[in-house]
Amino acid sequence: MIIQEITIRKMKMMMKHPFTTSFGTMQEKDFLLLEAKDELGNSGWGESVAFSAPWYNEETLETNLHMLQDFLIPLVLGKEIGHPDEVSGLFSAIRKNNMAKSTIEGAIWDLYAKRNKMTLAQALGGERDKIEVGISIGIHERVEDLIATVRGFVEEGYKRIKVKIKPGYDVEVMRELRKQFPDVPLMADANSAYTLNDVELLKQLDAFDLTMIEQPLASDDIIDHATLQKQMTTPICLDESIHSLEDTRKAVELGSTKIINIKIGRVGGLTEAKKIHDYCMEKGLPVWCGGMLESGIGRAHNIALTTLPNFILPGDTAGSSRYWEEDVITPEVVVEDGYITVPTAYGIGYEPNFRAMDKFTVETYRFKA
Ligand code: OSB
Ligand code: MG
Repeated sequence: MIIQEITIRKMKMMMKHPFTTSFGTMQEKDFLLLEAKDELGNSGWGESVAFSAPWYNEETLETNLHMLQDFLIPLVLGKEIGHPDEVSGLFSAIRKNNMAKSTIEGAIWDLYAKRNKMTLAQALGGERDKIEVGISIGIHERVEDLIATVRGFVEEGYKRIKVKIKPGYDVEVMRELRKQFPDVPLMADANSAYTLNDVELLKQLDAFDLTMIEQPLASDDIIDHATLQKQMTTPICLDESIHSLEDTRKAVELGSTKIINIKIGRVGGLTEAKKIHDYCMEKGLPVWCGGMLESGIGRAHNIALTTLPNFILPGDTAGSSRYWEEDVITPEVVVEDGYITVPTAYGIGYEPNFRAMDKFTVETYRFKA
């Protein structure tokens, strides 16, 4: 296929509720959508999961826009691409900027699947026709409110509850949740809010039979996590620390992690995500698909990836209505009794809802071969 035209839309969508993590609160979601067109007029879609501020990682939507316009798009426009696995090779001279790279690579995967009359899930080698879904719940000022929120999602059927923790909002919160929900798979995500000085505190979480603790220590660490894992029974799951298959291999060899949260953007695209999946499967580590408060386009990519066999644990791929009054795809992503039915239409399997998309588009940038 030859990429003839790329359009980037700068989007602004209001989330239904604010979402608070140990690094801050988000309610307005600014992000990029990218549409790539081939020589036959097919369209593929990708989403940049970078936030407007560099608090999860160093990328932002503006750094992604810069990388895309000035470096990445010129490397793919007019090029003959046989398979999306070749895209990372085209980008090999550009360091990091994984979320920017993933935005184009995702659109090219969608295009490739559509041209070959396959679902994106099939193009990736996925097998499932439905996926299990968990939910990620932000920090609530009052624990009573958190419990009410959790209860609502448990009643909706979500298969696993993840809550955000931070210093001062951790052991007692988890104790109370475990008391209220003795049989629900529960986990905590610290988004790097702790250090090894907190080992004694973190060890107290072992009493609550958590499925895992996600990224307790620094976002660039894999050494201290190994030290911590030796002292905790709760499995550690790395999120922020893992950007590639190589990072995964090193963290697994060091014993820093027993489970990997795979986010397509964080690892630079679906090709690398699949490599991490395959490696973890070979090593006997389960993986699951994380979320970045995506619109329907990014959500659709996450769903397709989750059909691979080693996505054993429920992901953060909640339905569209979790965050959005109106999503940018049709149909919207629906969760029923904790499952999403994998769409059967070619490519990402959902159509862009241009009426909604136009409403949330702040600016459009067009590039031609
Ligand atoms: O660490 O997984 C995370 C949201 C924003 C930034 C980081 C994270 C999250 C989530 C929400 O946990 C996942 C989602 O529902 O999309
Ligand atoms: Mg996380």
